[in-house]
Amino acid sequence: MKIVIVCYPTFGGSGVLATELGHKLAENGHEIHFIAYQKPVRLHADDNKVFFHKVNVPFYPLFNFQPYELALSSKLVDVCLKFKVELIHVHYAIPHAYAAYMAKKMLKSSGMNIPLVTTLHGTDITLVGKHPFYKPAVKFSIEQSDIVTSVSESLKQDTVDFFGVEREIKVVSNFVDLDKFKNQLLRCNVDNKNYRVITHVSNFRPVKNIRGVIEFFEKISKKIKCKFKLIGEGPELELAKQLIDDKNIDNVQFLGNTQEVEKELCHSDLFILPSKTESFGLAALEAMASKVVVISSNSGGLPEVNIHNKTGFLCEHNDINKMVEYAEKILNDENKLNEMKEKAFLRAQKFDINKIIYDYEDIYKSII
Ligand code: GMT
Repeated sequence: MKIVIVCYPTFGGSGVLATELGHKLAENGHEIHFIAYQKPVRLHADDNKVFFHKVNVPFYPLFNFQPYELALSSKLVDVCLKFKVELIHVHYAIPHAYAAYMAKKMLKSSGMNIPLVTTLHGTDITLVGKHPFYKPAVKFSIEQSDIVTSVSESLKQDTVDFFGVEREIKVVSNFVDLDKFKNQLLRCNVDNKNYRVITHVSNFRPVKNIRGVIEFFEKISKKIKCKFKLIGEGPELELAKQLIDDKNIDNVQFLGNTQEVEKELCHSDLFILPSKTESFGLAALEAMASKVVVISSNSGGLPEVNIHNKTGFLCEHNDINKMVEYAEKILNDENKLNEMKEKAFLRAQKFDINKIIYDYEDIYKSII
């Protein structure tokens, strides 16, 4: 099949997911055309089945806001016509689903009928999308897509609750390329260390509860000998650094963005994700695929990924004391810690790309 994938090119979960999906589809013989405003960070176009098309938005001083949706719709039309694309798959509703709907209409007038798949990822529904300024357009584009998928049951329910949409929404879970994580685990040199490693990965947005992350570090470091690794960049990164300085917390490393998160995660014992909302928690799944125990909030789709008392622990997002209590207990019990790490890894297999890819391929086949 010839497929266009539209996504955000940054380190956010939806872009990462879309890129990994495109690579796997190309591996399975499909021709994949990525469209974004920059080359997606995880895209390695070393495959002659993968193409990248950049959306350029020319600056014009009359516009207070440059019309990205318009440029994206036009790029979609160009690419679809030029490469005889058979399907458009957009990741993150805003503004991708809306722009793709317009492209679909324009292509129709050129005699080309292109099906549109929209995958909802999280904040496009739970935060930004439901804002009254966007809501009618988001609702419309969800209703007009040929197939809508959601990355968790929880997000599907939120979409129904917030938008009152009655159409079918298929749940296709997020996934990981388990082989990549397994290979890294084999290569990972875990020295006999006399401390624990605790990791947090995010885009440092307010929903990630960065204050909660730092409070957790501060409290657990008074009880257990440990090192903290913070991976990622975003609006609250400076706040995190400031809090670490103000509270004089030692053994903290800020590693910035990385394309190979598995190289850090394989050294880790515990992953902390106290998000206020989280439709799925791809970062938590990547930790589990690296045999890391997860302590997370119980918001959104996290309970569909992290199983309480098996693969980690779930708490209210603001109950940091409880998270510290769980962490102290598990990090002091070597046997139980190893047992939970194995269970986390076992659970991650449920989300192996080699299984989930078929769900997407079946969806594509059903509408092309
Ligand atoms: O807000 C983010 O963390 C980024 C955002 C995105 O779309 O780039 O992530 C959302 O999509 C991910 C991939 O499906 C999910 O794993 C995240 O849980 C979700 N984030 C939120 O719901 C806050």
